[in-house]
Amino acid sequence: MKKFKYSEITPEKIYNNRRTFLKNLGYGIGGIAFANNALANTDLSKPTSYKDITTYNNYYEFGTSKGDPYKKSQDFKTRPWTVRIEGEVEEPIDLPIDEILNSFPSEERVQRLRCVEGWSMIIPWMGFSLSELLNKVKIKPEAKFVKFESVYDPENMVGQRRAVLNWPYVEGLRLDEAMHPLTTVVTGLYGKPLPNQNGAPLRIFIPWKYGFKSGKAIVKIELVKKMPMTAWMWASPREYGFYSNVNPNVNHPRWSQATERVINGEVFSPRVKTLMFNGYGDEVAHLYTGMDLKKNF
Ligand SMILES: Nc1nc2c(c(=O)[nH]1)N[C@H]1C(S)=C(S)[C@@H](COP(=O)(O)O)O[C@H]1N2
Ligand SMILES: [Mo]
Repeated sequence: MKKFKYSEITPEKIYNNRRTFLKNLGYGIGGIAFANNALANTDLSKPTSYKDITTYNNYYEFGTSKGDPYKKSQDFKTRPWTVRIEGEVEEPIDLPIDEILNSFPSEERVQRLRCVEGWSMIIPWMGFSLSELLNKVKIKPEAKFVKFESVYDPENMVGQRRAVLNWPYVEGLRLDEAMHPLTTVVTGLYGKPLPNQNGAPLRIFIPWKYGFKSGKAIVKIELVKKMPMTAWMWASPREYGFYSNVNPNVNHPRWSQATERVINGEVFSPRVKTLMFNGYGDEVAHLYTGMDLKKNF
């Protein structure tokens, strides 16, 4: 399989800088003053609009442009669908999606998404803790990590016909991260079923990690002994580590992670300071006690 060169993808940061540059040219000093002001005053409790959440996405199975997932995923069929839980468990199980939706009631969970490219959203998901789903199986003591596999279906996912990533999309967590109550199985958005472009019928969401850790359209959850190789580590290990906790002090090799552009419908997409663990430090920092988070990026 041909390896895709990541330097060929225009980073969001460059696109954004170009826009800021043009904007500042047009608005002169006023434009710059406004940008500084926005850095301090953005309301981080206002959810991003349904339209922005569902039309500005990364979902490479449907293409690499932000508009592709919305445009190219509408005919994707999410029934029938089964999620298999296997690996270091007493008894593997196959769970039909409707059984999952019926046996685990979803609640609204407003969570912040920080994409590694430098943009963020506040998303009112519907979902429940992954730990509840994992408790359906008896996990063996040998299990130390959890591997998430997204669907492989190049016939119905145009983006998978190109070797942009090493398909299927694979992500992973340490077992204690997976069991943390904030780690969510997402089944809906704004009180409605999850749209295809956001990972229907079921996706994982880990709010303190960069967005790419939160795999969409999950078909397999595997309990494993060793740290799994992920799609992004395979693509560019220097840039994407296993942990990928949101961390303003550890820059991406090609751009800073200190600030982010909040997508919230404002004309001048405001930039705010990125928070350690995406603002969830009180809840999750204890998971990383004694770890060097610069080495374990
Ligand atoms: N299967 C799969 N999952 C994926 C991706 C992808 O390309 N394929 N993109 C990731 C990235 S980079 C981000 S930022 C989030 C975006 O989630 P959203 O579309 O719900 O905002 O999904 C993540 N999960
Ligand atoms: Mo992302």
